[in-house]
Amino acid sequence: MISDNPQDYVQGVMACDRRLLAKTITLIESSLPAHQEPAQTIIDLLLPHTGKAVRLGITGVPGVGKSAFIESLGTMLVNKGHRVAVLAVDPSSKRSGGSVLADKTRMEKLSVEENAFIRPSPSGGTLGGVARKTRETMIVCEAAGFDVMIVETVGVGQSETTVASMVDFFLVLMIAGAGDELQGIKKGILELADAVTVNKADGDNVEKAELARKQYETALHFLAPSSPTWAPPVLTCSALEMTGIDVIWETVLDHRKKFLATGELEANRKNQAVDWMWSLVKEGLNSQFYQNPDVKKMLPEILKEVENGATAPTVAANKLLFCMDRSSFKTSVAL
Ligand SMILES: Nc1nc2c(ncn2[C@@H]2O[C@H](COP(=O)(O)OP(=O)(O)OP(=O)(O)O)[C@@H](O)[C@H]2O)c(=O)[nH]1
Ligand SMILES: [Mg+2]
Repeated sequence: MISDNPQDYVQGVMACDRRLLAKTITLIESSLPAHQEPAQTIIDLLLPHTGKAVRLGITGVPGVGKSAFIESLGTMLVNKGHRVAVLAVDPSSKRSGGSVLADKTRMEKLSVEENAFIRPSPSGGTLGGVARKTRETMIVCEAAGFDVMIVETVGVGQSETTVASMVDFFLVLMIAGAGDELQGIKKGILELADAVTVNKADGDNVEKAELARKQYETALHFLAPSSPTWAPPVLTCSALEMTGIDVIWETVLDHRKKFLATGELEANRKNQAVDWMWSLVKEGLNSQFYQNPDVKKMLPEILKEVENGATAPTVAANKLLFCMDRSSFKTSVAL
């Protein structure tokens, strides 16, 4: 039986007690109102013990080999003496216990490593909600002494942008032979990439992978780099044969070294923390709005009026906003 005292959780996490680590994450992921406050207290107490880990984001379409890649990279890192936590942001995930197991079996070597911790995406809810839980879990894992955080996302909707905003290095996995469209490659995703790697460069596929590598290199060439310190490289690897994985890790470390030296690592993390705060404020306001009983009551009628042109959208919006706590919403919002 675990006590209700947040301090016990904090001590357990910092001692990397597996059971307490899992319990703490479960508490964070819980949507029960009674769990919110202790969860926030724990996060707040753990936060000063974080910040040293390498935070690596990975995206790519289904089947590109994310799980296989993380298995290979994670195993290599554990063998080098690192402690690796693998988290995920997948808002579309309706994972049941069964498919969590399925994913763990795909990382069968890594999942049995004592110095690895694999946690599937929190399920259900909005992208914002899922991302919030993953960010908090990241804090817990860092405080528990994991020094490499890998955050995976399949890149549906905005989830790749969200993951890019919580990591230091964002790696985009590709495969050869699939058209850009097939890979869901918007220009946007390449703009987020700190490196691109063409996976499955093995067997008959080596030449095709090299061709694809060159094509992506050309595509990246036309994008203005987001930092003067870094031009995102395009590499190839085989997660299955474990080739090229070491070069990718060296690239991550090289980027880290450069960004530490220029102060960009710290600046990025500061921006990320502030952005995170604002996204929580927006989410909070949003949910307060929709939960407001007056809003709920008025909304169907007002929607009809706006649709019919009986009420101007500006008037309708102000009416709805006035339903919010009037003490904190004294003035009308300029629309
Ligand atoms: N030949 C080859 N096959 C690979 C490689 N990496 C992954 N695969 C295979 O590609 C398939 C998909 O790999 P996964 O690692 O499950 O891909 P994923 O991106 O995690 O897929 P989702 O979890 O569905 O998004 C599996 O059958 C893997 O064995 C590789 O480097 N070379
Ligand atoms: Mg996978």
